[in-house]
Amino acid sequence: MLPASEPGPDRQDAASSSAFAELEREVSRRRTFAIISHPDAGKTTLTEKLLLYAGAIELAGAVRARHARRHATSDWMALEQERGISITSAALEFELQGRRLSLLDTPGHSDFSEDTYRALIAADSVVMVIDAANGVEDQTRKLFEVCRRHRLPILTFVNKLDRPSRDPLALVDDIERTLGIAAAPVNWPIGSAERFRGVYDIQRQTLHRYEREAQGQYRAPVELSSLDDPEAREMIGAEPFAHFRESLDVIREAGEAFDLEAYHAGRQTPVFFGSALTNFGLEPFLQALVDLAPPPQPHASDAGIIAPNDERFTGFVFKIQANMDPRHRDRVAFVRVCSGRFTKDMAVSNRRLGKSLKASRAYRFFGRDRETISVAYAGDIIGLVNPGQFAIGDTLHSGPPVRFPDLPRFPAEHFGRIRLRDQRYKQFDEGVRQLEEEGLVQVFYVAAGRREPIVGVVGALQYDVIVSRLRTEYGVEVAIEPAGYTAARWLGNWPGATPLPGGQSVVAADRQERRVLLFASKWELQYFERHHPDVVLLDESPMSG
Ligand SMILES: Nc1nc2c(ncn2[C@@H]2O[C@H](COP(=O)(O)OP(=O)(O)OP(=O)(O)O)[C@@H](O)[C@H]2O)c(=O)[nH]1
Ligand SMILES: [Mg+2]
Repeated sequence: MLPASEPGPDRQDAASSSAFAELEREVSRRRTFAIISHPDAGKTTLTEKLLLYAGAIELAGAVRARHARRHATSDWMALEQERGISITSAALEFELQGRRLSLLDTPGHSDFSEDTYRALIAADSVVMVIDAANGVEDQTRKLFEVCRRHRLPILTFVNKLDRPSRDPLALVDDIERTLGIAAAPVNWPIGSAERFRGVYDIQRQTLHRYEREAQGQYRAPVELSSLDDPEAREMIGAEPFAHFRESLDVIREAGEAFDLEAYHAGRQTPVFFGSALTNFGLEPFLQALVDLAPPPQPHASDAGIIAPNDERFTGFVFKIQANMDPRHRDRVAFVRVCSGRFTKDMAVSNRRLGKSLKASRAYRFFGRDRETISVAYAGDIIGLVNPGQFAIGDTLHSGPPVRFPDLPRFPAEHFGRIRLRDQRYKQFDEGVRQLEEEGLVQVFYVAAGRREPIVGVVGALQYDVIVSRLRTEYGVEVAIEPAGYTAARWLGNWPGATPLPGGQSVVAADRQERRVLLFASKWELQYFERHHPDVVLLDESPMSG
């Protein structure tokens, strides 16, 4: 007989089936998505306004003015606020209509695209923002390709209708042709700029009137009336109304009708029009996110497909960020929970290290702000305090070992020599080490140059981030001077003496003393490859996976 204090088999079954029901329920109400686009299309503004409409913040911070009193929640970093651009992706979690939404606002600039790419991998769906004046821009196209590869469903928000815009038919055509995805307008704009009158909900046949509002800071009222109402024509004005009816007829006849399955398969994107800055068109968009965006999706691993409601906990680290909160000054590993339930203090294995650790401090994030959590479910993005055990791409799990695919690193294309301008070498070294751990830079040491490492970055704007963060977070002044290299290659399994690259190229080492060749030009790299056919050159550190 079982001791009285232990539940009998029936009660154990009941307990585990109710735990499973809870897991299913929690997973199915989660929606995790990333906002992407070319720089300046309005991702951060849209993020801020969605938070406002969801009731997650009181007052939207403006991205508009450099010296705005409040800053957008997702642009929390000092340099982001100074420049008015996003530099690093930000995670924001909030509740709406019984759903738990996790939003990742990503930077648009290609120099930060590695960070954006990783955020995309952590999401189940995507919001694509298009500037109505510019249509599909370069960086949007590139990020779209990543979405396509990962079959991510995409909702499109055509933004800035309060400014002079392209014809909506041309915009829809641009999305379809440039991206090769069907576009299904959910609503249709009436005019733009001074003549922007609102949007018409094609299916519900209702009109959302646009009214410019004081400073665009509070909820804009939404008025609905029928299109056939003569009042509608009057309200809009005869000429814009006629133009609108004409293009609406075209889209009704020739356009794609919304199809949930096609959207979920990434074959079709529903398109919404609006203006984030002036709070227009946000309610229907947010509602669509709640209603249409897919719940957490399964993940491929070396142990097969892992379903989100699989009871073992699995997840991967997609981002590391230090010093987010000046009061804590800690390093946080952002983890996408892929399956099961994470509980505080649980023993979590890190597949790369083959080690188990106790996750005693876990957070959920709202931009810079954090809140301690005791439980999380598949779909969530959680932050674990990282005293050095985590690296980007690490798989974490309970139960039997499992490993998710590596997150590819983008090879550095710009190289600079970083010079410390004061005496604080210890802080300098710590700062550089931290930025390396975050994946912001690759650090190389050429012979006898330990104090002045070469830093490799994907885009030159990252130099500014390095200088600014070393100053604000580590109190050291540095200068970065261009170094004449264009590519770094690790030596893969070469037992002998390092073959010399010649020309202006040099032999260097990374922090782990692995040998790296820094090539001064593509030509010198090709020359080396031709003359050393046996040497395997890797554009990623051989241990990074
Ligand atoms: N007129 C107008 N301006 C807008 C609108 N939405 C955003 N903006 C402005 O566009 C600029 C860029 O907005 P952000 O929200 O920072 O753009 P972003 O896409 O986050 O930019 P990155 O993160 O740097 O790629 C800011 O000056 C905004 O005020 C809009 O609906 N209308
Ligand atoms: Mg932004």
